[in-house]
Amino acid sequence: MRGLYTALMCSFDENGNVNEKGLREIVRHNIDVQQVDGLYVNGSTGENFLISKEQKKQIFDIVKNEAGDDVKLIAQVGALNLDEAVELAKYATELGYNAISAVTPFYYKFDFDEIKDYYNTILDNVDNDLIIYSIPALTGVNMNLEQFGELFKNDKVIGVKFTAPDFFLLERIRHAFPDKLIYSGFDEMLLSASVLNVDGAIGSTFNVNGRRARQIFELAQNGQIDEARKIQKVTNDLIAEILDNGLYPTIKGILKHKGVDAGYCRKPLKSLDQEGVTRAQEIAEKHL
Ligand code: MN9
Repeated sequence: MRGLYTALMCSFDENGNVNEKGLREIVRHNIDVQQVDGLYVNGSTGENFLISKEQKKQIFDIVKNEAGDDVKLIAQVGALNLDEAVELAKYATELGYNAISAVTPFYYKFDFDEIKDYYNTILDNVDNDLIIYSIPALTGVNMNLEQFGELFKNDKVIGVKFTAPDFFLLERIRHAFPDKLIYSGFDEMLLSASVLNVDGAIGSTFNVNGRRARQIFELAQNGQIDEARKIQKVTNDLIAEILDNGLYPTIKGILKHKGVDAGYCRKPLKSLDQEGVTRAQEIAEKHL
């Protein structure tokens, strides 16, 4: 399960329905052009927290059907409705997803016992491995080294998608749990995480910049830090402009410019206006 995974975008039509043809094109683009090792499906980048349970299942179906066994697949199933999380975990497992992942439960200020119970409830009900999805900036959930260790006691918890700029904690987790998988979650910090010997990365910008992400990761593993730093620099020139124009809509705009029907974003996320579309095209021309 090591390697580079795209946090997969989903294509929606103007009314917020899944655009199956567009989603298949995004899957193919990631496998054939970006050449990533796997896809992380229904994460933040997939606008997971804006869609219905039925749409989540529909997306799991389409992605598995299009990808087949070409790449590894991770299904993000986390939800505040724990019954839904369990149902989605079972569903993706039956479809053949290689692992599931679940965001830490958010919004209510759950204590750690509640967080642990959430993960163990999902895992008691499904015969699959799980990757914790930790993204404190969006969830407000900050777990410490001991708490990660508590969750890792369950053998089915095989790792963490670590989306935080806390390299002290990342180093401590790496050192304390050499057998767990750590995936770097911030693409603009991939080099720094790679130097600390993460096992892979999961990123939204890999939808358009996956090949450079691989260069950064592999150069760092080979100890070629100067070369890796140069690729991270051009990557971050790209990411800075994407963030400035709006993260998910701009990645969609770039995909469209490349002939991939990435569709609209789900409301209340905005899609690009005409000026934003032009800017996304300029970003693609300049950096990709
Ligand atoms: O999954 C992504 N996180 C979110 C990882 O979208 C919340 C990252 O790839 C970021 O989008 C990216 C830009 O900040 O690093």
